[in-house]
Amino acid sequence: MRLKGKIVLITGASAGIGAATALAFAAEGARLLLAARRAGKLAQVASRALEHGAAAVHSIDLDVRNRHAVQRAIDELPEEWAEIDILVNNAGLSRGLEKLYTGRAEDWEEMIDTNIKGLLYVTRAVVPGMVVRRRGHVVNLGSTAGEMVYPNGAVYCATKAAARTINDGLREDLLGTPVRVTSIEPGMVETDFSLVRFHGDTKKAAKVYKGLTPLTAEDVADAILWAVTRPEHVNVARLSLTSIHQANSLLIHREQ
Ligand code: 8X3
Repeated sequence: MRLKGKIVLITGASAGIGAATALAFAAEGARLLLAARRAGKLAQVASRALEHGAAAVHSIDLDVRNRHAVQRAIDELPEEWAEIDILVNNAGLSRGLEKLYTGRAEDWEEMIDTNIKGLLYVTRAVVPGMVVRRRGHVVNLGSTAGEMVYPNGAVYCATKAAARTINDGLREDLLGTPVRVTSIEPGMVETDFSLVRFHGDTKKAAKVYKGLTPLTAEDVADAILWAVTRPEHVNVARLSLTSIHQANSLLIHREQ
């Protein structure tokens, strides 16, 4: 119970890596602040988190793309939830897989607004309190895609490259404070990621993971848990992980 009673804010907590992270922290007895847009799904994660051992759960209906709503949500947290110890900037998505010169601007904007601007808004709202309290840890969800661009994914990869740069810049700006900053950078993870990317096309989504063993959301949650439970003087800057069937963004092994 290394995180017993710690207040952990997880964005995008209603599914995938966010939900798995919520359950992993719950098992450590953390107090969970779960934020997402889909209130119904979030309520299910909240009740599972309580079953898994969360000390308490507080859910926030939040779209990280809305700067004012983000600031308001943090400003208006009940007093007993205000002192956030760990922020997991998980909310993010991919939309579309096509050549840059035929891509949809709406898809680009959704990714940029969520993966970059949303991450910035939440960070900007939460980190000042961490600095004042002299404790905190920010975990940003990056990707192998942020390290190496793949064809048809330029904008998604660019958002993850931006997340990595923001992660590293924030760590520089927090130098001299005890606040830690970590980027967790998974490769292919089987969640709703591809379903969202392909606007709900299940056939296309299933093809992405055909013939390979991808990471699971729980694998990534486990890495997050590891990063935040190092001794206080240890800052894991970046942690890159893939399944055994993936070497990097471009090199993937599929069984016939
Ligand atoms: C997820 C990694 O390669 O599926 O960010 O886009 S990939």
